[in-house]
Amino acid sequence: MKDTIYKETSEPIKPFEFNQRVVDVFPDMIARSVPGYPLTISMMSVMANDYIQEGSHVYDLGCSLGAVSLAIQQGLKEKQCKIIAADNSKAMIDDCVKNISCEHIEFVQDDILNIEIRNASLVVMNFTLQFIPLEQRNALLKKICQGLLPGGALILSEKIKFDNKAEDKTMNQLHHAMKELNGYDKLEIASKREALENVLVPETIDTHLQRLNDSGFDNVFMWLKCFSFASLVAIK
Ligand code: GEK
Repeated sequence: MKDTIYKETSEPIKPFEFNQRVVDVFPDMIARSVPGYPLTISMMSVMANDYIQEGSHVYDLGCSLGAVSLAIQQGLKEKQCKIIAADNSKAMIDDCVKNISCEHIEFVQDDILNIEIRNASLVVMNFTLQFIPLEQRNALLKKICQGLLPGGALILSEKIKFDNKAEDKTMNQLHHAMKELNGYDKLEIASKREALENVLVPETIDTHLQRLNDSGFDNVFMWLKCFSFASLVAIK
């Protein structure tokens, strides 16, 4: 279903929520809004194979409609693992349970701050940390690192901001231009931006790298970037 949530709305803009209205249009919304999203998902399954260990757990934190879990499961080569896909939006998890039947994926409706991470060879947060309150982010990353097996990895994708004002302005302009090319009008783009203010809180790449190093990861690097959207791998 096409995302028209912010088209010609006369109501005041409310803070963004992952409710049923968003769930109904989510695949269209994320594909038209996040640069490189389809590539991120398809390459995730290739990346996953490098890190997943036989008999371990894989966590997809903030799984939305399960795109990452499905890509990983479909790309698995001869390894057996259990995928735990968690999201705190009831509407998202209800949709996953209704539409995806895979004995290797367990869907959990809970805040990722409550999820116990153990025996993990791979943890993915694909555009989720940006919605976690800033003061909770350090503890969450430490918990993830502690729950990973040696050689295991976290794949962290985020919208990022830039200290360099010209760079920040250019990346935002390019992102908005891409959204226009994908059929959103200027009012829709501005309204969504307003709704996400203080809900999606981006940080700089340096802040992410520093936090990942401080959380106990040994080797941290960027594997994908498109405008103000980047994905990092952090290996324990
Ligand atoms: C994808 N990874 O398709 N606990 C659990 N879930 C949360 C929390 C939280 N505290 N906060 C937000 N979420 C997906 C896309 S979307 C990204 C991830 C986006 C969930 C929220 O309900 C939503 O489903 C997801 O994180 C973020 O690859 O829409 O920009």
